[in-house]
Amino acid sequence: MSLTPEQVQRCLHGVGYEIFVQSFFDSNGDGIGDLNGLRQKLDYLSDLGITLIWLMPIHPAKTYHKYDVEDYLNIHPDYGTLDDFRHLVNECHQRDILVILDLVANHTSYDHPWFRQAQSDPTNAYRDYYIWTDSERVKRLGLRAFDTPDVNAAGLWHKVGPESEHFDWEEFEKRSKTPVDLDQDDRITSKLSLTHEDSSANSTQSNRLYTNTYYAVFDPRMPDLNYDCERVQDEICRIGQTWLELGVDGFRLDAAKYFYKPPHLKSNISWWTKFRQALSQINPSVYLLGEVWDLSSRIAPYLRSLDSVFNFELADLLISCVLNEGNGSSLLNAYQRIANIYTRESSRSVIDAIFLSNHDQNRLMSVLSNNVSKAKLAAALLLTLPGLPFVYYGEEIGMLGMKPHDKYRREPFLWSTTQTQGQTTWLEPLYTKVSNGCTPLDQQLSDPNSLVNHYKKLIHIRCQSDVLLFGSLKPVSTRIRCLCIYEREYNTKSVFIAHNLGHRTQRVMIPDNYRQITFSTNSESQIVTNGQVNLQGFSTIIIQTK
Ligand SMILES: [Ca+2]
Repeated sequence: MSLTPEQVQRCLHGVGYEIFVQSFFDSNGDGIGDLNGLRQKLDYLSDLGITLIWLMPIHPAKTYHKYDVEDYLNIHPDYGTLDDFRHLVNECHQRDILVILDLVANHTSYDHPWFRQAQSDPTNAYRDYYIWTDSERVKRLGLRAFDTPDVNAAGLWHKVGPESEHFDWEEFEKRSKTPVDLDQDDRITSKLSLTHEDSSANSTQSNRLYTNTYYAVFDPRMPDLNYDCERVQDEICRIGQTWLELGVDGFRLDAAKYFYKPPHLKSNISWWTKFRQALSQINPSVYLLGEVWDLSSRIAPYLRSLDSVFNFELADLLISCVLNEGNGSSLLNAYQRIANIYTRESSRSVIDAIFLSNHDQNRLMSVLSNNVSKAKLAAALLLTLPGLPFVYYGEEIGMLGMKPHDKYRREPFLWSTTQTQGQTTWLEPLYTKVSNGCTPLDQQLSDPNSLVNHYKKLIHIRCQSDVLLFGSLKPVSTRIRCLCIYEREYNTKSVFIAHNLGHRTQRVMIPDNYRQITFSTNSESQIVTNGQVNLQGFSTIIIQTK
């Protein structure tokens, strides 16, 4: 069953939901979330009003997170089968929910058959699928294999062998004193540029001694693919096409800026253009969403070939404004500056992929120190802006999560404390626990003032309003620093939205044509006299025209 182009557009401006299957819902009692479990919870996602789900990687892999893919065309046995996947996609489509997959194609697993072949022999047919150098060059450039805790010393080259194969990232992360920063583009660029020079200058002897040194930007167990090799490009295009044939609606493209080394904008974009063309043969309206973790000016060019890129800069601004009772007008100025960059750089119609947090970041509620009012404010900002807002699973119930390790930002969804069936138990949570102030979903659903019901109301208001789905944003000026006020406009209709980023009640002037309150965080926020509203601290009000 396929959705009409109009339905697809509504979904792409509705609300997306990022899911870590492993932590969601377990259908067979092994404590690990799976595709059938997720399918059993589609009622919940439908009720919440979700219009698109993004599945974090679901393919066979060694790690719990599965960003080290061993087989792009299969499902991890813990998660289910291809048939389970087909069922899931069908049921999503029946509920007008799109499905996109995480495509992790910058690198494969060390154990992917391509890499196993490639490392076995320099003359192997798969050798060119990866990026190789010799240790002489590695030494000369001051690059070191992964025998140092200093990742920033460009530990990007690794020697094939047990040390890389059995590398314990978790242990390494705990030991490491300096934060891992993979966005040191300039440093990587300058060093890698050198490696591209003088390819024949090294002695044959050292080449023979050190032939098995490969490039891996994230983890020695995840060797980077070589996109100068056309066969790699063709493989990945075919993989994308295969999943489209199975019914998926698009892809979230992991690490989209790392494909060409050194990070090379023009080559990356031309690759993504080729990828889109190949996929369009199967589904002309395929949705492509890039993860390009960078400043807006540097990610905007990707919108020449992708529909969306995650708006990391806005996410930081939204959280900082909520956390620090920020300046509402400055927030809107920043929003518009980013939107203008996107429009200038893109020839396509852009869907701004906005969000508050994702699986690589500390959870929103932890950042906000369990302040539910602030979490409601952050959600109200997110869900009333143009684009496609993404909710990270559990954000809507205020799940907690932080370092020490990424898995604690991906803890089991807290369904209930009385009904344990389906609850995932693969990880003992450190943060999302009742004893830390978390309220399970079932209790929240029966409380009209709960966080999840706040999300639900706002999502339904968004999805039922063409103005909130498709309308442009027009800031409304105010002299009060902590007020963030804007109108959304579409065709002849408009909606008025005011957020109070501060803790004190503020009086908001409502233009004459707006009278019908569609949404209010607090029932105390009511129109008083002469078109004015007393807006409580950390509250939002949405008003429609008469
Ligand atoms: Ca299971």
